[in-house]
Parts: sequence; structure tokens; C-alpha cells
Amino acid sequence: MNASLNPVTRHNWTLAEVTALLQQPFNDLIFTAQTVHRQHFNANRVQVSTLLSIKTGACPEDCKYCPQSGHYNTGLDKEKLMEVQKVLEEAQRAKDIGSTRFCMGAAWKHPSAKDLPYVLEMVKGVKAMGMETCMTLGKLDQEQTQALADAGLDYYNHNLDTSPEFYGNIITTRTYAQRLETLSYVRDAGMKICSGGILGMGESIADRAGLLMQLANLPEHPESVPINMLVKVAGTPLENAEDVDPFDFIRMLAVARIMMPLSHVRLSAGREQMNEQMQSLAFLAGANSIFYGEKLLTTGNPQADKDMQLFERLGIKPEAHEEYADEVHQAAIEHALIEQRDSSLFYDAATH
Ligand code: SAM
Ligand code: DTB
Ligand code: SF4
Repeated sequence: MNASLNPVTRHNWTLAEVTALLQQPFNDLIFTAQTVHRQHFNANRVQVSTLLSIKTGACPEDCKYCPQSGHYNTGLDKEKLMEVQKVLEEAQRAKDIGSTRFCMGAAWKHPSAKDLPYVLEMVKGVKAMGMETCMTLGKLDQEQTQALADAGLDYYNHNLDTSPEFYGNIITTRTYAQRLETLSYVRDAGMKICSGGILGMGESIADRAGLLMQLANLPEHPESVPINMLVKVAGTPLENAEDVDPFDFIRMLAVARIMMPLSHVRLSAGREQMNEQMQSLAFLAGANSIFYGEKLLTTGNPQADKDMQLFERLGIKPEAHEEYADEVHQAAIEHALIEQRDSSLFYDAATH
């Protein structure tokens, strides 16, 4: 469903509005977020994706949060691009534990002409296994984007990370405008967008609001919005960053849910540092996607069986497949159209 063609999404948020939402009394905010969530999703389904680092470390970019940047010494073993067969074996393992999407990440500024054919083979192979495919490879040009779309790539992950104003404090080797350009190529090639950001880098509430405003005011909302809690890795410039108040993190998820009602909001990196109560609060706030499997790209994630136990205790089931969500979205949009028509009928009857 093209999000810009439905009456549910808004693309003209102001900073004042978003800041006010982030600062609402907690209970009011969670209530609104859960109400919005239930209008568009089954509140007891969470989408599960598994990550794999297909090329690790020695990245030329200087993202201050990232253990894979070649600018910092984090003691990470650098690896070349993984063999296609090995990637497919890992995808099969992810499928076997119940993951429906396989997200492959490379520590590149952008894919090279030499590497792209292998990456395309990975997409085709994972797709043939019946999983949704996602890649995050850095900046793309239009030709590369089209090649990925032609290979059958479903999602491209490229995060805005923070507000345009704070961005320069975190990354100097790639501009915000370049990120937006890559996202526009992905959209134009007909792929789905996964784009979100990180909390805990020293940003202000206005920066958090600014990030959400950028995402929600795109011509179409990203279908997937990952909200990461900074994983503080020794050797990165942010290793001693101040902790985020857990309630403020939940607020961010809730406001993302309200602003982008048809998107999957992902409780992304940082879950290993969260207790089960906090994760359940995240689902209550409308988060409905997680990374599943014991590793993110280079850092840890909860064990799969621990996640399934938590799901069981909360009565949550992994979401079967995106198409299912599309059906729910379609029904919600039809419902909204009927409500809109009924309220205008009511208006006509009352005034004429
Ligand atoms: N190199 C590609 C790029 O940056 O576009 C793809 C991989 S990169 C690791 C994907 C995203 O992971 C980043 O944009 C950032 O939001 C998130 N990330 C990286 N390191 C993180 C950390 N230490 N804690 C939380 N999120 C992190
Ligand atoms: C996203 O927003 N978070 C994921 C994924 N997209 C690629 C990556 C998290 C990385 C956390 C640090 C690490 O494991 O290296
Ligand atoms: Fe490289 Fe991506 Fe890490 Fe930035 S976030 S240093 S681009 S791997």
C-alpha cells in the first residue's frame, strides 16, 4: 500500500507538535500509542528479522557510535565479504528459528563494482528460500539501487540516525543530504525503506523530535522504523555516553507509532541491556518488530529461546509475513474512509 495515498498518514509535522508529544504525561502517551497501534495492527504480533554482518569492520566512515568504523580501535576482527554460500547457510539457520526477514549489513561507504554481483546473488538466494530480504550497504547510486531492486531486494536499511542539526556531531564523512538521496533512490526503484535512528548519543529532546519529523515528513513513511538504543562499545568516541532514561526511550517508540501509524516500529539494538519489563512496555507503546537471534552485526542480542519465552509469557506471536500486515492495513484504510464518509454525511445532515 502506497502510504501517501491513504488518509491515515500525515507528512506535515512541526517540531513543536512532535516535542509536545514526546513530553506528554507518560500514561496519556502510551494510551494514545496503543490505541493507534490497535487501529492498524494486531497488537499481539511482532515481526522478527535476523541480522548478519556480511562484511565486517575497517569502514571508512567515522560514525562515532560504530564499532566497525576504521577510525577507532575497538579490537574487532576485520573480515572480507562473506562467501555467498556461507550467507545462505546463515539465512537458513535464521529461517529455521522462525525469522521471516534476513537483513544483511556491510561496513562500506558504498558497494563497489567488484562486490555488487556477489551481493545480488545473496539477495536472489535468500529470496529463493522464501524469506524477505533486507540489505544495508551504505550509500547507493541509482544504478546500484535498480540492480538491487531487480534482484528482488524487499527492503533497504539506511538510517537518518538523528536530527539534521545534531548529525554533524556524530558523522562527518557522509552528509544528511546524501542519506536522503539514497532513500529517494530506494523509493523510486520501488523497494521498501527501513530507516530510523539511535538514542543515547547526547542528543536533546528537540533532536529526537527532529529525527521523527524528518522520517514522518518524507513523501512516504518508511515501512520499517528501527529505533536503536546506543550499544556503548569500548574504543568508540561514545563509549562513555550518558544513559538514556528508559522511559524516554519508550516515549520515542510511542511517538514513532503515533506519527507513522502504518509502519513497523522496531525495538532495535540495545535489547540486551533492557529487562523484560522494559521490552514489554516497548510493545505496549506500539513497537512491533525486533531483531531476533543472538547477534546483531558485531554485538550481542538476546538468545532466540529467551525471546520466544518472553513472547509466550506476553501472549505475543511472531508475525507470519508482511502480506498479512498489508491485509490489516488495507482493512484499516477502508475503515478510515468509511468513517470519513460517515462524518461528512453527519456534517451535511446537521447543517442542511
Ligand atoms: N554501513 C551501513 C550504514 O551505516 O549505512 C550499514 C550498517 S550500520 C551498522 C546500520 C545502523 O546500525 C547505523 O545506521 C546505526 O543506526 C546502527 N548502529 C551502528 N552501531 C550502533 C551501536 N553501537 N548502537 C546502536 N546502533 C548502532
Ligand atoms: C539498525 O537500525 N540497527 C541494526 C541494523 N539497522 C543494521 C544494526 C545495529 C548494530 C548494533 C551494533 C553492532 O552490532 O555492531
Ligand atoms: Fe560504517 Fe555503517 Fe558503521 Fe557508519 S554505521 S562506520 S557507515 S558500518
